[in-house]
Amino acid sequence: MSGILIDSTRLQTEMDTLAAFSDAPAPAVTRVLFTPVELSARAYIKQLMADAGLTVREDAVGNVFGRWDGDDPALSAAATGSHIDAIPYSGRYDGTVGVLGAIEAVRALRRAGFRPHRPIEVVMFTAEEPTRFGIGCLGSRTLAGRLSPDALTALKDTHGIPFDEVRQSAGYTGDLTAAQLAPGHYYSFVELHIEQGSRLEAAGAPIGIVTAIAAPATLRVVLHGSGGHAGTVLMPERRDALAAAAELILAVERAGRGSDSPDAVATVGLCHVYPGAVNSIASRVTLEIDIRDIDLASRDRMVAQIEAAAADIAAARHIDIERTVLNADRPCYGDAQVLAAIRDAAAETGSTAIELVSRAYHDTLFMAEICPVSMIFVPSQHGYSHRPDEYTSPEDIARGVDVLARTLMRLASS
Ligand code: HGY
Ligand code: MN
Ligand code: MN
Repeated sequence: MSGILIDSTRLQTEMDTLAAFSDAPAPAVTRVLFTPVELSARAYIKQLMADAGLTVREDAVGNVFGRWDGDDPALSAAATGSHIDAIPYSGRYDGTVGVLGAIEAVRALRRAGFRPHRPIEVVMFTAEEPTRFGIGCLGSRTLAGRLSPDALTALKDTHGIPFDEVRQSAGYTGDLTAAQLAPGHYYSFVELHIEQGSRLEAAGAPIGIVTAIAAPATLRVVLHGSGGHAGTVLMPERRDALAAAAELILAVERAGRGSDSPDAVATVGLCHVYPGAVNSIASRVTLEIDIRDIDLASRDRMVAQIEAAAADIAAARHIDIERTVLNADRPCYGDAQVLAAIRDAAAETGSTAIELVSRAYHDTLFMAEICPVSMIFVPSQHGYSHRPDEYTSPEDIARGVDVLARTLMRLASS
């Protein structure tokens, strides 16, 4: 379809406005679920959706939906969207390209005179990042029925505040059971996102078509020692929780490096030391461990290896440990029809596209539980992401939005 033109200048202005809703100094962005800056950012997105002629609603956990009804509102919608929350001191493009880009795609289709046969729905998912409640994709998991109301109400944030209290003080008081959408509620789901890696850049391809998303697992391990005075407790008498944690951190690295799977990764990204004084032996250390692979058996082998290492280290050092699996999700695969729609859309724009696996997880991973999915990637400069110098050029973003618009046109016309 000719006449689809992306307003890159407007989109960049909106990216700049959204980036300013942050608890970190520019160019870093920190935007954590239901904090004042995140609530202001939500209000901004809802206004943009309304200005684009979308009917806006929110669910009980804060997922925001902007709907364009089309000719037959009773049909299941062709959906798109992403997230706007941002981990501490990260970048401005992760997630936001897929939310602002989806709104611009709708505006571009309207400007071109397109009328969807089936509805198009833009979704801004709540809490894609695990920052506040320790579990990623909280909103899309709930929507897909992978996080029950009981599991949600059991969640506590990093300050020990229950999820229900946090969401209600943010104004979300709805019934949690109503947030779950049935399989078939959506016809399809396509997410536009930055690659957060360097494969597109290395291939000189401006568009990536995602054939699969790796399976993430998160473990929390709490190590309990006896603590004590750093000067008076002699070495043979110690049960040092931080020294034990250090051994476990290296065991996590060994599990990732030692895997024969090229996509195996294992990371300790969070380490809390208690009491955290230079002259006090750590009595408690909390580690959160991120383990992924596109190959589920390989991912599970690493989890088992790490849990065994934790048990061995604890026994050898007379440390007590608590192990909790916060999530252990399966991979998802791109749907043939959705992949074909993206391929055709990319070809229509004359863009070189490569097909690749997403090693980052996304809300698409959970949307795959209820409808056919895939993703459109745009390049990340030097592969940087989850850091302030994350960057994707306006031209690459506009091209990704153009491919998204044409993909939605195809899916909403079928
Ligand atoms: O961690 C991830 O893969 C995503 O960016 N939350
Ligand atoms: Mn992220
Ligand atoms: Mn993201």
